[in-house]
Amino acid sequence: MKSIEEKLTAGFCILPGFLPRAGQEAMVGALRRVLEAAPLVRPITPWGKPMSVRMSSAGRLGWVIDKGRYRYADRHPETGQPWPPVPDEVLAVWQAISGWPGDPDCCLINWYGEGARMGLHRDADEGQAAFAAPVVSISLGDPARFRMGGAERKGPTESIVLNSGDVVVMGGEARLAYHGIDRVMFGQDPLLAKGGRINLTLRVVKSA
Ligand code: MD3
Ligand code: FE
Repeated sequence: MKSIEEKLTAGFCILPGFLPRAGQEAMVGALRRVLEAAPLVRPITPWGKPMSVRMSSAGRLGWVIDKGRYRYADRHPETGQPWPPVPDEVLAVWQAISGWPGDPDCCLINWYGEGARMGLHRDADEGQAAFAAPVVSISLGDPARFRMGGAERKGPTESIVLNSGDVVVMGGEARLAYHGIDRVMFGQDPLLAKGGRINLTLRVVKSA
């Protein structure tokens, strides 16, 4: 049987258990400090509904929904402060596997509580010049069912489980592929004391 990588999109690469448990714990500690300075918010979609995922960012730019528009902003929408720097532990993962000469501009932090999900979408707000760079994703905490499609919204999809410590790289054709999170298996992994899942996505962004 063909793997999800072969069937759907060249450039999709999953590294199961890339981060050892101690590395996951250290990363969660660093993220707690980031979130003290840049608290999680529930962005309001262009359709007026709050997302089920809570979000914040680290790095030069953060991904926000501002008056119904998706964009990268250089300040936190509520504190008005610049985003905290990307933790060294996170940058180390990017440097080890992205194959990209520079650092990412944005580390989006997604927090999934019970029942949170993310519908099928593409990451396309970074600007044409940034699509040559891969997106790197790090999963922490409860496992989640991740859905991967191709270049078209209506095309075939396949799902896999992402576990704590898994790292996913989306380069080449996969960079603009449709993807989403169907559901989180809440309370299955003790990494986060109160349960839930954190996903980090590291991206190069053209400008603000
Ligand atoms: C496939 N996050 O923040 S990570 C997102 O688990 C996002 O929170 C999901 O999709 C999450 O935009 C999925 C895996 C991932 C990240 C980026 C991708 C898959 C991707 C970019 C292109 C194709
Ligand atoms: Fe995405």
